[in-house]
Amino acid sequence: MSLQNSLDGDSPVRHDWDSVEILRLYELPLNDLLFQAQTIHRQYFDPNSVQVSTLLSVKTGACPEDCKYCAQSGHYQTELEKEKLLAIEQVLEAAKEAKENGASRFCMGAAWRCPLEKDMPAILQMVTQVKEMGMETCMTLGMLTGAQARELAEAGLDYYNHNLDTSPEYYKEVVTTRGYQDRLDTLAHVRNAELKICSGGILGMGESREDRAGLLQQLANLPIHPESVPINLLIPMPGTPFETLGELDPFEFVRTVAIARVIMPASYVRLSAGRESMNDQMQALCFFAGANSIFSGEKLLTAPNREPKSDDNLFQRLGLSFIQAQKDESGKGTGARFHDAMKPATVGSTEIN
Ligand code: SAM
Ligand code: DTB
Ligand code: SF4
Repeated sequence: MSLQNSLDGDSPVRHDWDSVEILRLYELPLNDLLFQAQTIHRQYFDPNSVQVSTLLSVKTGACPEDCKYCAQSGHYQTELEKEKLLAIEQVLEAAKEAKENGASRFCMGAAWRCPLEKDMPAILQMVTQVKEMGMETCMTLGMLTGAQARELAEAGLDYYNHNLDTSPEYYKEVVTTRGYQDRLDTLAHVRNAELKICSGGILGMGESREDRAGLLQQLANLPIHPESVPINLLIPMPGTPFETLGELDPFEFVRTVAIARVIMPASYVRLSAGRESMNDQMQALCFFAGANSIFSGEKLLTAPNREPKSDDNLFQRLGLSFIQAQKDESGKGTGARFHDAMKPATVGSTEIN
């Protein structure tokens, strides 16, 4: 897409991006890329509203997978305290606090390769009861079968997070215990169950620009774009093979956010892990580049997140507002309420994909 075409009227949602086109976007002068991303952002979203999710690790550590970035992998000696599956009361307590602090979605993560059948009843109960509190629900539990995805959907789950992490080419440098195709298969099960997809990746793992473009290409060429695209900056976790990585030119990170916005115009682009190592100016630039969701709360899954008070302060200074959760008349959550200025017909729905 030329710069001019993208600025004439609404940009179409495409699924046929080739790598050369994406690399050309990377090569644009930063101002041109940001202008394009901001223009597209305004076609699909209110640029001053940010969706906020809060994370909770419901089962921590001792994971059989060998993801080289992850403190929860049982393959590495990390400083992490392991924890069994939390009791429903603990989960509801955390969800209540997240809601009071303005989160519209509660995302529960487990350090599993895939959920075991014996754990499914407890997981489904977490979904149902958090949803009853009037929040959107998200889970990230590893690989799913088609049947498990359907069970989660029937329990009322809104989103499933499953990241592609990096390009197909770089993937083997990052994880060996499950393949790229396994991840794509899980995303297909999630989509077939009519759950919304949250899928993105991690930057700063020593990958090349081609790999970053390759990750975005995979996401943008899925049959339906993920409704939410988390862009994580590697948090180098002590004891993991990637503990000394995480260095990336901040403008390369901003470019990746902007290109995600350009090629997946109707998706929420989430400024995810790594915000605590970014200054306010860098985060403001990411919001300008089209990021429109974050994780708030003191902790991500195991790593510290940015202080909620600093987030409030930053939002105030930037004139950004949270998209609040809402309740329907029965008291059940109906998902995020879009800011008045948004264009409801074109926001994040599967129809336009
Ligand atoms: N075990 C499940 C799985 O991997 O599918 C769900 C939890 S896992 C921790 C969720 C995602 O968090 C990973 O796919 C990865 O993209 C991200 N993540 C984990 N550790 C990270 C780190 N140190 N820095 C940045 N992102 C990280
Ligand atoms: C995602 O893309 N990032 C979140 C969420 N999805 C589950 C997790 C970030 C984890 C950061 C490292 C940690 O807390 O252990
Ligand atoms: Fe396990 Fe998920 Fe961590 Fe990989 S990212 S080691 S699957 S918890």
